[in-house]
Amino acid sequence: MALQATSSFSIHREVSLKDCSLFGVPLSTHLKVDFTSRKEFNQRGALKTQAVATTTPAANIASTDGKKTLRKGTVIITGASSGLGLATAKSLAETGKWHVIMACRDFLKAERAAKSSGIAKENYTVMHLDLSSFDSVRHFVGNFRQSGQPLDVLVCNAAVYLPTAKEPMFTADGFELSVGTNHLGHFLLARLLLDDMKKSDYPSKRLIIVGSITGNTNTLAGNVPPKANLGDMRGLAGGLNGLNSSAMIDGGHFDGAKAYKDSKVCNMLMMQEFHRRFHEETGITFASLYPGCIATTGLFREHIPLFRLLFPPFQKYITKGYVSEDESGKRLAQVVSDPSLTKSGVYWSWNHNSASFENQLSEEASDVSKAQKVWEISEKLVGLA
Ligand code: LMG
Ligand code: NDP
Ligand code: PMR
Repeated sequence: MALQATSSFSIHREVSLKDCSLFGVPLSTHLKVDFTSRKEFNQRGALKTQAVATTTPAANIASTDGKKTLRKGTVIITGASSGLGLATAKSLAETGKWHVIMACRDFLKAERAAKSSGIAKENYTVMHLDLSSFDSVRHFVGNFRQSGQPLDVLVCNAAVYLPTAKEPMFTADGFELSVGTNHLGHFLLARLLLDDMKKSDYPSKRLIIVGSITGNTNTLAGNVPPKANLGDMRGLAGGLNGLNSSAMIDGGHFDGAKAYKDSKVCNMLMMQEFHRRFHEETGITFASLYPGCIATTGLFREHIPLFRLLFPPFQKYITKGYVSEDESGKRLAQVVSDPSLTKSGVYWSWNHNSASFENQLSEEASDVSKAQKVWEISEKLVGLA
């Protein structure tokens, strides 16, 4: 059985990249609907909208020879204390063209990580952000505004994965931890910071949300059980609290691996909904990506030791989907700053020569009405509606 399955890995891998009609799963048509109704922010909670410093530096600054050069961009990366986020911070900081705000829940860990990866002091700032608490998200936004820096790019990268949890865990606000952190925390953060990005005069402003192949059921990886499925979202609408509602979006029994995959579907749906609601009005590029299988990161810290031992060689030698942390960081850095990746509403992936291409999302992850519904329920849950 294992061998049979193994022999089919590479076939499906090839196919999944070029042609997404795997296992007869019908491809979703690429729907391009422009929503005309745009909601104004209705921010509740302790921190009211604060005045943003008016001293935002102009995007073009005159150099001594009179030529105009682009100022350093400011990028916020959530979860930059390890894995993909840290590698991206390093890759961007190295260019000298970016100041990276490392938005992390563990301040000391992030400082140490930045130092040991050799990120120069002047190219980064660590700021505290715990995505599993809406208060922390709002404080982070307030602190960032007080710093007076412009915001040019936001990267929603942080995530937790709890595949071995028998019972759900919850955020400070009482939502199941994976969806609460990976989706709801980022949704609130991105909604609040959109205002700041609008004010930036940087020529290419971007909001990037990290997705994954495992949330896409039009791929082999996305068909490994348990599969992502948001269902009719009765659990999400009920508040994912595990008391009077299920802790799972679809209302089913708790499954940590499924909750993670569902959260990634929400991430990919949100990117598209942002695109439909705000791209035309703001010019901001909204994008998601699958950076490759970075099998060595902290994401798998909760998995059983045998899995952590076998997963990297499995991905390296069998699926060939493995990428190093360094390589994945370069990929995400491209989505942040490469002039050729400015298209909005795209889910980027990379082929085996590390060339980027526009990938196709699964039917569910590109469902316009689901995206709208996740958006509307989420804005109630985070206190924006
Ligand atoms: C669950 O297990 C876990 O319980 C949960 O905690 C969470 O992790 C979740 O999705 C995440 O997974 C899933 C389980 C399902 O997978 C496993 O337990 C396998 C773990 C494998 C990980 C490492 C494998 C190591 C393999 C050994 C390799 C050694 C490498 C060394 C090589 C180095 C050489 C030096 O697993 C299953 O259910 C098994 C079946 C999976 C099949 C998945 C494919 C589904 C495709 C569906 C469509 C099928 C259509 C077939 C069409 C065929 C056409 C020809
Ligand atoms: P890591 O665990 O290395 O990084 C995740 C980061 O998120 C860590 O810095 C972690 O902080 C941070 N984080 C977790 N919870 C919170 C929180 N409540 N508030 C703030 N930060 C938090 O994993 P990866 O680098 O692999 O994951 C990065 C992204 O890449 C995720 O979105 C993941 O879904 C995605 N991805 C990963 C793949 C892979 O193969 N690894 C494949 C596809 C997508 P701390 O250091 O304090 O724990
Ligand atoms: Mg998967 C082409 C095959 C491929 C790719 C690219 C991935 C990526 N995986 C593939 C195939 C398979 N995986 C197969 C055939 C199996 C069954 C043996 C398998 C199993 C598996 C497990 C148990 N894979 C996993 C797990 C995890 O716990 C990881 C996970 O689902 O995290 C949510 C995972 C992953 N496989 C990937 C990637 C990228 C992951 C993890 C990270 C993520 O999606 O964010």
